[in-house]
Amino acid sequence: MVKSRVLEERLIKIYKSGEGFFWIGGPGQEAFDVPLGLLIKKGQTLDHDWLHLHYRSTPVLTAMGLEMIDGIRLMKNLVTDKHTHGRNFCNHYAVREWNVAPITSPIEVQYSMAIGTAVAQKRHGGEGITIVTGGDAGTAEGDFASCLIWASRPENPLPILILVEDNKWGISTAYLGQHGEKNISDRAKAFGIKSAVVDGNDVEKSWEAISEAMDYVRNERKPYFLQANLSRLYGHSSASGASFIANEEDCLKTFENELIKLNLITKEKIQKIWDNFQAQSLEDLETARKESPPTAESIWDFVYADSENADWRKF
Ligand SMILES: Cc1ncc(C[n+]2csc(CCOP(=O)(O)OP(=O)(O)O)c2C)c(N)n1
Repeated sequence: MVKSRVLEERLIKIYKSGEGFFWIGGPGQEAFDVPLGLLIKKGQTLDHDWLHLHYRSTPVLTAMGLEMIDGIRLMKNLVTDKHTHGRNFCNHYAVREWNVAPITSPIEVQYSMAIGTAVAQKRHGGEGITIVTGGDAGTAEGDFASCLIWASRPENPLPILILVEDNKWGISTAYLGQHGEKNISDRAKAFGIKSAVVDGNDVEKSWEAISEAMDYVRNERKPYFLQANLSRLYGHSSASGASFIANEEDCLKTFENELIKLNLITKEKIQKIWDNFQAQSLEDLETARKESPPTAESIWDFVYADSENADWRKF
């Protein structure tokens, strides 16, 4: 959780110091996303989980093994960025060997793309499931409705874990001004999809809720809808200033205080964890500063199938 937060705060500083163009990410989602990342069956076949993530999913990938320098290289659009070769926005990862589909900027399209891998996994059998996540406001998009319909067809239900990470904001539009339903997960009931709501700022509750949902989808080969209510700690993106929002719950502080109270860790040990990751992030930034952006001539690489470097196995 600390590693992901330190990375995000480093990326924000990179943006604010003029060394990056744009920041968007997931500070405030660590209590839900880190358990999710740890519980994923990671790998590259249909027997492993398929992930259709969101631009705030940095803690999921950090828990799966993403290194801070990977996030810094993408933020700085360097040719060494192994996810997109410096071509996509900050925190828009793509990891072939972990079945992580490219993260998109058009919101909620991942919910209709997820149907594809879920259909493939249903046909294939086995234990692999499809996991899709996104924000609350985007659930107004048709792609989200398509996902609910395809996931729950009575003659062919899909092994898909549908997640919504509800921070009660869509850029600057408040949830209460848009949604008549109390919980977005209530929509699942109309489709006969099993559903639950969890406090996504609570690590233990999140771990339990995700475990239960995953077990159900893995074994029953049917959909499950889990909504996590959580914080958006630095606003929407750099476009809204990317400053810390002090009146939202900070799940890291909550978890640290709980661990201290239970005598499981000391304040000093916690500080050391933060200091180590801070030092690592600075070292990684120094490394990235010596690396180059892609050349202008490489702009068509990976766009057309016959272009010189179009072999995606290189990723
Ligand atoms: C299809 C589409 N419409 C609009 C936008 C502009 N846009 C970017 S983020 C965003 C709000 C998304 O809010 P939510 O789904 O709640 O996710 P959050 O950013 O709060 O995690 C919007 C409207 C977009 N990127 N794509």
